Amino acid sequence: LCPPGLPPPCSRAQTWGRSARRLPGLLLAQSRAFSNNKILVELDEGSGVATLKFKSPPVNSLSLDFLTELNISLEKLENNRGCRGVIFTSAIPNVFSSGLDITDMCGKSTEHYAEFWRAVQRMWLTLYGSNMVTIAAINASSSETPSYPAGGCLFALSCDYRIMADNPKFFIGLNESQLGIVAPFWFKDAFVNVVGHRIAERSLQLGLLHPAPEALQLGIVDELVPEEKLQDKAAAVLAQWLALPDHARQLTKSMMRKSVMDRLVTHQEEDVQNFVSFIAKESIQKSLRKYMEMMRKRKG
Ligand code: CO8
Repeated sequence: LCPPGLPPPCSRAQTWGRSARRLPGLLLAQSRAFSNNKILVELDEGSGVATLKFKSPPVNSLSLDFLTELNISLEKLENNRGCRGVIFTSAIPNVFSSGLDITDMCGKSTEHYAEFWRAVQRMWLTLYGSNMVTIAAINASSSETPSYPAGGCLFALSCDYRIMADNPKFFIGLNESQLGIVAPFWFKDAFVNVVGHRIAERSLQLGLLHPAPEALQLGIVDELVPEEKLQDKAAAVLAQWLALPDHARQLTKSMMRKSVMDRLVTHQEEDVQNFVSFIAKESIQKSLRKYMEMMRKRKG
């Protein structure tokens, strides 16, 4: 069901399909697949496990279009009683998600900023309050400098469990300060709930992106596994969580997360207006342009 205060899922053109997984001569559990432009979902109706893949090249940035499709897919799974758990991963080889799309926060109208921010809020409330077991399988294989910044990190932090491909070149964190912007209170709350106040405060003030081994040590991710074992490990962890009665696990999750979600729900429109007035400031726009320029230069 839609979290309180959220608009109902909007309708958008989507491609639906049904498929049955077959081994030679044997019909296995039905698998239901649906996709739109940027999200791929496959639900195994036998196990109740879905895999949701991000596929928005080049770096799965969370643009307004991406978030709209993601929200529809999340809500569709949430409303499907047959779906008990989701593994989130990337269909793009080199990155899980590069965070919120900076171009949606730069040089646009205030109406656009407001619509964008409502989509970010809706994504977080749906994911953080999900009744399903949610596992982030943070993958990457080909890029030399993959990392999972800001909004990408928030997405992972909002899941029940995070497994990351084991590579010291991979980084994760809430790096907003590096962009000259400030992580909203609910990003901070979600971070504090995972790692505790002191680690979150230092990491947020400095806008740190932590290398994978440090992220494990700080508790930002729960496990590191070799890239090729990531999906199997995620499935095994999910099976463990699904072995428990749904109602007990769901009520416990709600008890742990509700106060943090309620804070946003209570101040949702105020939070939109704060975002719009902050992001539209010329000094902030300048910081974002500078950051984009720096990314371009780094590329050479
Ligand atoms: N938004 C928009 N475009 C992006 C983003 C992004 N977040 N990330 C990368 N891109 C673009 C690049 O500019 C580049 O574009 P082009 O090809 O036109 O030059 C293209 O995607 C590919 O990027 P790279 O060449 O850098 O790809 P790599 O594989 O070498 O690196 C990385 C991938 C590591 C993800 C790298 O792109 C990177 O570090 N990106 C920066 C990401 C970042 O800092 N994101 C933070 C966004 S802010 C956020 O999520 C929370 C904001 C909260 C707002 C609160 C305000 C109140």
